[in-house]
Amino acid sequence: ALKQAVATAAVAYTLSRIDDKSIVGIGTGSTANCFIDLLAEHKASIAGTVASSQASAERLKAHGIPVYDLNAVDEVTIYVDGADETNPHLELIKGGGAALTREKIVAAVAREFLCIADQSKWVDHLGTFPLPVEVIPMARSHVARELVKLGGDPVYRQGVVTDNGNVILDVHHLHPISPARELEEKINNITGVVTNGLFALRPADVLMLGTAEGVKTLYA
Ligand code: DER
Repeated sequence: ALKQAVATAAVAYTLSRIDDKSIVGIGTGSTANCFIDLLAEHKASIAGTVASSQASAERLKAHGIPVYDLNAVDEVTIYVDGADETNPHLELIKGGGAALTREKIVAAVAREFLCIADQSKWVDHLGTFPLPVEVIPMARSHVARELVKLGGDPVYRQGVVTDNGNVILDVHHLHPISPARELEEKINNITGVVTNGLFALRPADVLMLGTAEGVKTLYA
């Protein structure tokens, strides 16, 4: 119910920020799926979408919503996606759904990033949720050793290959991550790392948080 309420508010916000030539970036996960299903009722109001995963692309196409390659669009007006954790600065941990690289790419392109989440994702400091790091397969052990030097406890996400053909390490024991921007840069600099799930260098611009008292809208 909280996901539904947040997704409903997010559709209304999105429609208020776009026109019929706009491209909407779509995230991945169960909250993003609620958003897709509700957005479908207004598909005449958007020009099309860019998806951050094959799964989301297929869901959109099943609703008859046009899905474009990111290289084919000039601009993404707004990107709407969930998160695994968000702190009060709207800095996020993402990647629970293994789509973090394409999510981060579309978020980087989008003019505005609207994060949609229920209150269970709200934390004072990031890092209780294990930080997903997407890694080139041959570099997995090297990256794991480097993450240990940073104080992490990396666990290989067995049996998962990303849309990009890479593997994921989930890094435990980093809490409290502060400052998040500094750790994001350090992990980015480890050779073999493709993406890490910290969205602090580029946080969300707006957060819609589903709470027992209703949907709260917060700004970075
Ligand atoms: O993988 C991600 O970053 C997703 O946004 C995801 O973790 C959030 O998933 P949920 O909306 O199903 O909680």
